[in-house]
Amino acid sequence: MIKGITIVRQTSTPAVFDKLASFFAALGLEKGKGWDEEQSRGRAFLAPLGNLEFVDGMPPSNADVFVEVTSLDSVHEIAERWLSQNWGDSTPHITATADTDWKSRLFTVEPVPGVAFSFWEWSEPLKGKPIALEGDLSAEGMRFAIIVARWNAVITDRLLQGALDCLYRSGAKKEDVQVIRVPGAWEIPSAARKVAETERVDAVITLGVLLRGETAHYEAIYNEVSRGIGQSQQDTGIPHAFGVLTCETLEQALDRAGLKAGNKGFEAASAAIEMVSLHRKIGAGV
Ligand code: DLZ
Repeated sequence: MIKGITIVRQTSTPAVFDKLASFFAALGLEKGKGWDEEQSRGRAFLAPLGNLEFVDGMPPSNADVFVEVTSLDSVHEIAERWLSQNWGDSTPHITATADTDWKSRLFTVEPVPGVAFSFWEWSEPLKGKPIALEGDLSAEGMRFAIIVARWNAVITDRLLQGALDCLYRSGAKKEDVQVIRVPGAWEIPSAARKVAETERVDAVITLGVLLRGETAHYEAIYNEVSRGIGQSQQDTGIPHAFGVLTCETLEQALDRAGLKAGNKGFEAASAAIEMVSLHRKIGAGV
């Protein structure tokens, strides 16, 4: 019966609202459904797990939201960078990361003065529970190429918008995203490989639409496009996100390009970010 718990935080001023939304976006939290009405605005941030906890006998803390993370030091770094970009050297503060008496490490940050959040991770993450190595969803400091087919542009343009929306909202800089247009899906693998081989990008996002109704030898073309993209990924070692739709009809393609069934361009970009992060973690021996 119970579906979830939402912590609602009324902000004291619109400026504080904007600052808090910006801070949590910078940390890469997944955005939930927000709203902008005349009377009120809302920004929601999601986490894979949530719980309401009552405690007795813990040392007093000025934070009542505790966010569990997997790379506390990286989160601390991002928070520090955000503070210095948004406040310079003035008021808001951040504590150093310290051990707690409950087998974890924690720091507390005030993105705006008087509004505190604690971020923490288990000191021994493997103890007692299985942990998966996963990529994060922050695109800060990552470079991308998006290869987009012009064929069926009414759809591929929407996929492109979805992919850009995801990258920019996840912290990628405009100058770090290169959009490359190719005639049709058939040309995607060749452009993907060429750009991946330059090693000037951390991931390639491929976007196209193959419509069975319009495409002679549909299966043959699709197989070759997917094989080529996969092979470029294997040979170059650079993640290639697969955003080539294969649909029976235009209507089905539109649904997958933002109308009814999400936007596959957004999903492909999100997968690219996650894979770059994962590659970096594996490379760093995390
Ligand atoms: C030729 C063709 C056809 C029939 N259908 C599609 C399609 O549904 N989606 C797509 O992206 N491209 C199509 N193309 C174009 C080929 O991908 C390719 O661009 C041309 O054959 C030129 O090599």
